[in-house]
Amino acid sequence: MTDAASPASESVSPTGRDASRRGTILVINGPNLNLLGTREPEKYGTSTLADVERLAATAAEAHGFDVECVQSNHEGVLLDVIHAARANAVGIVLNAGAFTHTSVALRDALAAVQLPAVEVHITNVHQREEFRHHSYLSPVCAAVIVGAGVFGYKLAIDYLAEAL
Ligand code: CA2
Repeated sequence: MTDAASPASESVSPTGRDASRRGTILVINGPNLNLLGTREPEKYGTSTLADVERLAATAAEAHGFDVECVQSNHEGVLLDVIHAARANAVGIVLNAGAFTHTSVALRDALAAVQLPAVEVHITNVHQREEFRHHSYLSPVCAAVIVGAGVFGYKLAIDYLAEAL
Protein backbone atom coordinates (compact mmCIF):
# COMPACT_ATOMS: atom_id res chain seq x y z
CA MET A 1 0.00 0.00 0.00
CA THR A 2 1.24 3.48 -0.83
CA ASP A 3 1.45 6.05 1.92
CA ALA A 4 -0.61 9.09 0.92
CA ALA A 5 2.25 11.33 2.06
CA SER A 6 4.76 9.78 -0.35
CA PRO A 7 4.27 9.52 -4.12
CA ALA A 8 4.11 5.98 -5.55
CA SER A 9 7.14 6.64 -7.76
CA GLU A 10 9.44 7.03 -4.77
CA SER A 11 10.79 4.00 -2.97
CA VAL A 12 11.96 5.17 0.41
CA SER A 13 11.60 2.41 2.96
CA PRO A 14 10.39 2.93 6.56
CA THR A 15 14.06 2.80 7.58
CA GLY A 16 14.72 5.87 5.47
CA ARG A 17 16.90 4.00 2.94
CA ASP A 18 16.25 4.34 -0.76
CA ALA A 19 14.87 0.89 -1.54
CA SER A 20 15.49 1.36 -5.27
CA ARG A 21 19.26 1.19 -4.60
CA ARG A 22 20.87 -2.13 -3.83
CA GLY A 23 23.53 -1.00 -1.37
CA THR A 24 27.22 -0.19 -1.56
CA ILE A 25 30.00 -2.23 -3.15
CA LEU A 26 33.34 -1.51 -1.56
CA VAL A 27 36.26 -1.48 -4.01
CA ILE A 28 39.59 -1.81 -2.23
CA ASN A 29 43.02 -1.39 -3.80
CA GLY A 30 46.13 -2.21 -1.84
CA PRO A 31 49.80 -1.24 -1.90
CA ASN A 32 51.33 0.50 -4.90
CA LEU A 33 48.11 0.49 -6.91
CA ASN A 34 48.07 4.29 -6.54
CA LEU A 35 50.87 4.13 -9.14
CA LEU A 36 48.64 2.62 -11.82
CA GLY A 37 49.05 4.28 -15.18
CA THR A 38 52.23 6.08 -14.16
CA ARG A 39 54.81 3.23 -14.20
CA GLU A 40 55.25 -0.18 -15.84
CA PRO A 41 52.42 0.29 -18.38
CA GLU A 42 53.59 -2.86 -20.19
CA LYS A 43 52.60 -4.84 -17.08
CA TYR A 44 49.69 -2.91 -15.57
CA GLY A 45 48.35 -0.92 -18.54
CA THR A 46 47.81 2.80 -18.90
CA SER A 47 44.63 3.28 -16.84
CA THR A 48 45.14 5.28 -13.66
CA LEU A 49 43.61 4.44 -10.29
CA ALA A 50 41.09 7.23 -10.92
CA ASP A 51 40.14 5.53 -14.22
CA VAL A 52 39.67 2.22 -12.39
CA GLU A 53 37.50 3.85 -9.76
CA ARG A 54 35.37 5.53 -12.46
CA LEU A 55 35.00 2.21 -14.27
CA ALA A 56 33.89 0.56 -11.02
CA ALA A 57 31.43 3.35 -10.25
CA THR A 58 29.90 3.12 -13.74
CA ALA A 59 29.55 -0.67 -13.51
CA ALA A 60 28.04 -0.49 -10.03
CA GLU A 61 25.65 2.28 -11.03
CA ALA A 62 24.42 0.23 -14.02
CA HIS A 63 23.37 -2.51 -11.59
CA GLY A 64 21.80 -0.15 -9.04
CA PHE A 65 24.66 -0.19 -6.54
CA ASP A 66 26.61 2.63 -5.01
CA VAL A 67 30.35 2.28 -4.84
CA GLU A 68 32.95 3.27 -2.27
CA CYS A 69 36.57 3.16 -3.41
CA VAL A 70 39.55 3.00 -1.06
CA GLN A 71 43.26 2.65 -1.79
CA SER A 72 45.88 2.30 0.88
CA ASN A 73 49.50 1.25 1.14
CA HIS A 74 48.96 0.28 4.80
CA GLU A 75 47.78 -3.14 5.84
CA GLY A 76 46.15 -1.84 9.05
CA VAL A 77 44.10 0.69 7.10
CA LEU A 78 42.89 -2.06 4.77
CA LEU A 79 41.91 -4.16 7.80
CA ASP A 80 39.92 -1.25 9.27
CA VAL A 81 38.16 -0.66 5.96
CA ILE A 82 37.18 -4.33 5.67
CA HIS A 83 35.90 -4.35 9.27
CA ALA A 84 33.80 -1.24 8.59
CA ALA A 85 32.33 -2.88 5.48
CA ARG A 86 30.21 -5.08 7.72
CA ALA A 87 28.04 -2.06 8.48
CA ASN A 88 28.47 -0.13 5.23
CA ALA A 89 28.64 -2.53 2.29
CA VAL A 90 26.92 -5.50 0.69
CA GLY A 91 29.95 -6.83 -1.18
CA ILE A 92 33.68 -6.29 -1.65
CA VAL A 93 35.99 -6.13 -4.66
CA LEU A 94 39.58 -6.41 -3.50
CA ASN A 95 42.93 -6.12 -5.20
CA ALA A 96 45.20 -6.47 -2.19
CA GLY A 97 48.35 -6.17 -4.31
CA ALA A 98 51.35 -7.86 -2.73
CA PHE A 99 49.47 -8.36 0.58
CA THR A 100 47.56 -11.08 -1.32
CA HIS A 101 50.62 -13.28 -1.03
CA THR A 102 51.57 -12.44 2.57
CA SER A 103 48.61 -11.45 4.71
CA VAL A 104 46.86 -13.89 7.00
CA ALA A 105 45.38 -10.83 8.72
CA LEU A 106 43.52 -9.70 5.58
CA ARG A 107 42.22 -13.22 5.07
CA ASP A 108 40.94 -13.34 8.66
CA ALA A 109 39.24 -9.95 8.24
CA LEU A 110 37.52 -11.03 5.02
CA ALA A 111 36.36 -14.24 6.64
CA ALA A 112 35.08 -12.35 9.68
CA VAL A 113 32.90 -9.85 7.81
CA GLN A 114 31.09 -12.59 5.89
CA LEU A 115 30.37 -10.44 2.84
CA PRO A 116 30.74 -11.81 -0.68
CA ALA A 117 34.18 -10.75 -1.88
CA VAL A 118 35.85 -10.94 -5.27
CA GLU A 119 39.64 -11.01 -5.51
CA VAL A 120 40.95 -9.15 -8.57
CA HIS A 121 44.43 -9.05 -10.07
CA ILE A 122 45.17 -6.95 -13.12
CA THR A 123 47.94 -9.29 -14.24
CA ASN A 124 47.78 -13.05 -14.60
CA VAL A 125 49.64 -13.84 -11.40
CA HIS A 126 50.02 -17.48 -12.51
CA GLN A 127 52.23 -16.38 -15.41
CA ARG A 128 54.48 -14.50 -13.01
CA GLU A 129 56.92 -15.40 -10.24
CA GLU A 130 56.16 -18.49 -8.14
CA PHE A 131 55.57 -16.38 -5.00
CA ARG A 132 52.61 -14.71 -6.71
CA HIS A 133 50.88 -18.05 -7.39
CA HIS A 134 49.68 -18.42 -3.83
CA SER A 135 46.93 -16.23 -2.41
CA TYR A 136 45.94 -16.22 1.25
CA LEU A 137 42.70 -14.54 0.18
CA SER A 138 41.31 -16.82 -2.54
CA PRO A 139 39.90 -19.45 -0.16
CA VAL A 140 37.69 -16.85 1.53
CA CYS A 141 36.59 -15.10 -1.69
CA ALA A 142 33.53 -16.06 -3.71
CA ALA A 143 35.38 -15.53 -7.00
CA VAL A 144 38.85 -14.71 -8.29
CA ILE A 145 39.56 -12.77 -11.49
CA VAL A 146 43.14 -12.58 -12.78
CA GLY A 147 44.76 -11.35 -15.96
CA ALA A 148 41.79 -9.42 -17.39
CA GLY A 149 43.50 -6.07 -16.87
CA VAL A 150 41.46 -3.33 -15.23
CA PHE A 151 38.37 -4.84 -16.92
CA GLY A 152 38.56 -7.38 -14.08
CA TYR A 153 37.08 -4.80 -11.71
CA LYS A 154 33.99 -4.50 -13.93
CA LEU A 155 33.72 -8.29 -14.18
CA ALA A 156 33.89 -8.50 -10.38
CA ILE A 157 31.04 -5.99 -10.00
CA ASP A 158 28.97 -7.77 -12.67
CA TYR A 159 29.48 -11.00 -10.74
CA LEU A 160 28.44 -9.43 -7.42
CA ALA A 161 25.37 -7.93 -9.08
CA GLU A 162 24.33 -11.47 -10.10
CA ALA A 163 25.21 -13.04 -6.78
CA LEU A 164 23.60 -10.49 -4.47
O1 CA2 B 1 48.16 -8.02 -10.84
C1 CA2 B 1 47.80 -7.41 -9.82
O2 CA2 B 1 46.80 -6.71 -9.79
C2 CA2 B 1 48.66 -7.48 -8.55
O3 CA2 B 1 47.77 -7.49 -7.45
C3 CA2 B 1 49.51 -6.23 -8.56
C4 CA2 B 1 50.47 -6.18 -7.37
C5 CA2 B 1 51.29 -7.47 -7.29
O4 CA2 B 1 52.10 -7.45 -6.13
C6 CA2 B 1 50.39 -8.71 -7.27
O5 CA2 B 1 51.21 -9.84 -7.25
C7 CA2 B 1 49.49 -8.73 -8.50
C8 CA2 B 1 51.44 -5.01 -7.51
C9 CA2 B 1 50.75 -3.68 -7.63
C10 CA2 B 1 51.74 -2.69 -8.11
O6 CA2 B 1 51.07 -1.73 -8.87
C11 CA2 B 1 51.82 -0.93 -9.67
C12 CA2 B 1 51.15 -0.26 -10.67
C13 CA2 B 1 51.84 0.53 -11.54
C14 CA2 B 1 53.20 0.69 -11.40
C15 CA2 B 1 53.86 0.04 -10.39
C16 CA2 B 1 53.17 -0.77 -9.52
